[in-house]
Amino acid sequence: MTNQNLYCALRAAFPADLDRAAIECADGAALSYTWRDLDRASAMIANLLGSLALPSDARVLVHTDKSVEALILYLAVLRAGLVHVPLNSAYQASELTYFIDNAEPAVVVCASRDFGWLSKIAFRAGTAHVYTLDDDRRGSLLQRAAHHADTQAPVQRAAADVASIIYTSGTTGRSKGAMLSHGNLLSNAQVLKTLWAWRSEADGGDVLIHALPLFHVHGLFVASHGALLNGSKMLWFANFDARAVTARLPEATVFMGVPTLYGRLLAEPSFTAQSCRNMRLFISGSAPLLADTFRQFSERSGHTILERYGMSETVMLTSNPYAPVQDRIAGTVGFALPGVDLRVSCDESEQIGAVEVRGPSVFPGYWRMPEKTAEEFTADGWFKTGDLGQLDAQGRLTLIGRSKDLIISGGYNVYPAEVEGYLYELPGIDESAVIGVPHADFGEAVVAVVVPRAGASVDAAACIAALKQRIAGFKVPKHLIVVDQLPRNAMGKVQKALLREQHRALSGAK
Ligand code: MLC
Repeated sequence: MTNQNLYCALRAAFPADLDRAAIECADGAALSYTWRDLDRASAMIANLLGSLALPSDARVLVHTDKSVEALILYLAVLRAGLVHVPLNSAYQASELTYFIDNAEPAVVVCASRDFGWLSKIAFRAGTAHVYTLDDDRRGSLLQRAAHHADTQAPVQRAAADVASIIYTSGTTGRSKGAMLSHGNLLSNAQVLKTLWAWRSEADGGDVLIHALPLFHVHGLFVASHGALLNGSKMLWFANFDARAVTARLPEATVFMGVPTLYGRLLAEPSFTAQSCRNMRLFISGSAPLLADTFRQFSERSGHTILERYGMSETVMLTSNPYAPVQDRIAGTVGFALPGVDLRVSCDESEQIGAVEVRGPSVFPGYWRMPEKTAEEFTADGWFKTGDLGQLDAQGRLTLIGRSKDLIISGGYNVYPAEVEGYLYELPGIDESAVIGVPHADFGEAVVAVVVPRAGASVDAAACIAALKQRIAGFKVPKHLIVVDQLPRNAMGKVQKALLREQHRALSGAK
């Protein structure tokens, strides 16, 4: 049987000349990695992981800063046939405790600065191996891997075997781990390679600017797989800095970003049509792109952003057309990708309904949560995305809203229920409602409206400071408003729409 380990397909796409540059670091140290470097280094780490003699579904949980070595670690986990579990590097101890208890990883890889507290949590939960990996190529992972051979045959895997678990925030508070298989990831990457017309070397090749985090579908799968599966070079940014990215744009042909990155490029004076002269494609996703940003970007750069739609559970689902460019329409997310079945479930009289999907990239379920998995699929096997949408006569999808209470801030999903849970733990707070209000930079900003306990007084700044100690910064409310009571409807349900309307004036506030 052929080996359906995703690494085999990625490796087969490496260029014949393995000494060509695969990744060039574009911020920080001037470092370049060849395709041979990627292959050898991932073999060494895979051999280290193999030497641990772990069960085939062992999880390798990764909580590190972005680095090329973190990408190599991902490739190594694939090669070793284990399950990669990347986590947002902004997560703090209480969040990590949950993920480690839930994922029960055999291996944890973290930044050296977090080793003290994180290894305690991991060892207490039964993790046998904790390595460190820093963004300057230091740490015990690479030290240990250096003793291993630099060739390795990828472990035999079937398409249905789990390659990665991506945690998505849960509507009722706790995150769920979306399991993605080797087949889910490869089929999606192959479809996008054709649809977005990645250019072969003979056609001049492509160069991707990689400026997204490595712990989400967008940066790890859509961007990295896109370049790797096409043997294309990446210009690598550990963080997004509009000026630094603009300075390297003339060397690039493809850019992927969340809308916040497009807003920041527009705010950067050096960003001009001239800096985009060699660009072929700007792709946006993970959050709604404002029609205004789409228009301004086109006027300024001469490029029409291609908006696409996906999520952790499904990887990519729809895309605006690559060609003709005029068919990329602001405010729509385009057509279902080849192989994806998409339906909007609504009565004939209505046009807006729940977006449901089926297809080769749709995940098999949530890690150890069969009931949640069952809830999220219809009886006839379609995944309920949680988004509300409308299909036009040609099959073009426009997203109208969400059936789940969710805030998307700078491309990160924030579930109000989770933040409300942390607010209840603070002294003096009787109840709270967390909402999203429009925000100039992040699209939406998290805002909390809280009611103090009888006789207690609540200091907004102190609450925000306390939350910053407990949860990732992007979830912390930018504003906390103290009120006597929350507006409720006749059923006693908090009227979040009304709160959003009342607090719109906070728009644009940092
Ligand atoms: C950072 N901060 C945020 C934030 N990011 N606040 C709200 N929302 C965000 N997204 C806060 C920090 O907590 C900190 O607060 C301050 O901003 C500075 O932090 P930073 O790390 O220096 O920020 P910056 O580098 O500017 O980061 C902004 C960003 C980043 C937009 C570059 O958020 C980002 O990379 N977003 C992309 C997310 C992504 O890749 N999503 C893909 C999901 S996949 P303080 O108070 O401490 O100063 C998916 C599927 C799909 O959705 O279809 O793609």
